[in-house]
Amino acid sequence: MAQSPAAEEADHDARRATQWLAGAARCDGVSREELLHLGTAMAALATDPGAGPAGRDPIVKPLPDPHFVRRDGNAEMRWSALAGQGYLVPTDRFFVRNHTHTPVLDADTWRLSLFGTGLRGTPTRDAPIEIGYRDLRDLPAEKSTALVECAGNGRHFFARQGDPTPGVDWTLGAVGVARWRGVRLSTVLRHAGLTDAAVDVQPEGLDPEYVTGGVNLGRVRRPLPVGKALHDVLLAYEMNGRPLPADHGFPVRLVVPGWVGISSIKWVGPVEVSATPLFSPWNTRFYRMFGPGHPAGGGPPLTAQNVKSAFELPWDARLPDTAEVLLTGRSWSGRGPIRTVEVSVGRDGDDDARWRPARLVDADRDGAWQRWSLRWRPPAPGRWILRARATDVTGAGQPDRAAANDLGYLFDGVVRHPVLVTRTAGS
Ligand SMILES: Nc1nc2c(c(=O)[nH]1)N[C@H]1C(S)=C(S)[C@@H](COP(=O)(O)O)O[C@H]1N2
Ligand SMILES: [Mo]
Repeated sequence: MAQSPAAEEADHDARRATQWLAGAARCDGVSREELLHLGTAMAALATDPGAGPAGRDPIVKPLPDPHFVRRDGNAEMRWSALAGQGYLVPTDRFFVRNHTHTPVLDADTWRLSLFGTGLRGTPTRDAPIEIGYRDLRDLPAEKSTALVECAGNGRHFFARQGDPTPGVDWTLGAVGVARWRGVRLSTVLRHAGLTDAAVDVQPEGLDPEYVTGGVNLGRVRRPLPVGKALHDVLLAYEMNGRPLPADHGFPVRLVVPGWVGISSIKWVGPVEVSATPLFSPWNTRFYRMFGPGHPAGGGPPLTAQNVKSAFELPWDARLPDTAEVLLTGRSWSGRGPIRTVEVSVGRDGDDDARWRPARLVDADRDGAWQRWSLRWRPPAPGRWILRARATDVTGAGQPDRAAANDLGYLFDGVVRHPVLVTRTAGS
């Protein structure tokens, strides 16, 4: 009997995890023993900006204060930067998450190099099948409007609910939607001789090797199950109608719509296609759920992002008490389109405030995220708490408290967003 894709994936992950724990599988660049003994040093990984060339900013593009908050070597988008913008996040406001620093690569010498036991003839890493930038641009192109979000987006709010974790202290700005253009990964895999035996596809970044807690974890890389790799993944060379900027993966990156951002490997070079499951620190020690309620080796590797909502307002935004204001925001889920959004406004601690449906922007139905608005007439000056919560097409919503986990992934709780209503002259 044919299994559902979800069941197949779960099987695949279980097999992979068992092999890894049994030491049967390989985890390039770092032994299983090393990984198991890294202990708390590993928890520091997410915050460690890594070793960059002295004096060089890890991010190349300007990060003006109205658009970004710097978080170690990373840059979080301010949600207020999206007020009045269109559906897409302009490239100059798109968040950046770098494990080390943005490399400057040359498209003329760049190669995608495919190898492994899942390709006909088993090309090796040293004698791979190569595709240059021009070759890639000559293959049939596709466009995709897709969301990229860091698995740790919203981690700051775990701390606010009393469950602090290590990792980049993102509020809600480690997410963006862009218009990507490139070649389907499936096209390139078939071109390279993909066989039925292939189970995992592991792209590897050309940015510097990642060293943390004294251990070199090698280049950033994480396997994708072949089912996902063939489904909707793009090898993108354009973002919002322009060649990819350096910080977002020039010349070519993966875009894995709706999945944890680490799947969307930037500056991709080598791609291993394997007939046996693959492992890297990024699908074993990281990007799984750890902590109470989860297996000792962590839950299955994380895939889709969950539901979140954000107001396009600064924290402690000042609003006048004279007029009705239009509250705007966006909600999204990696599992599919948003179906409902509700907003409530109350005083601090007033947690049974009435929820009202927000007005959804029609054009966004079935899209990567959903814009919405609600008119509000501040009843009185002082501090008010705005809350928004959404449900997606699978019925998943946003709980009052998100389920805690040791590395602070997949926050989906309702965020309390404070605003200050000020008395204006004449009112
Ligand atoms: N090669 C490489 N790819 C990478 C990363 C990285 O550090 N190196 N960071 C990943 C993470 S954790 C995220 S959330 C996304 C962020 O993509 P962006 O910087 O374009 O927003 O890229 C992913 N791809
Ligand atoms: Mo991330």
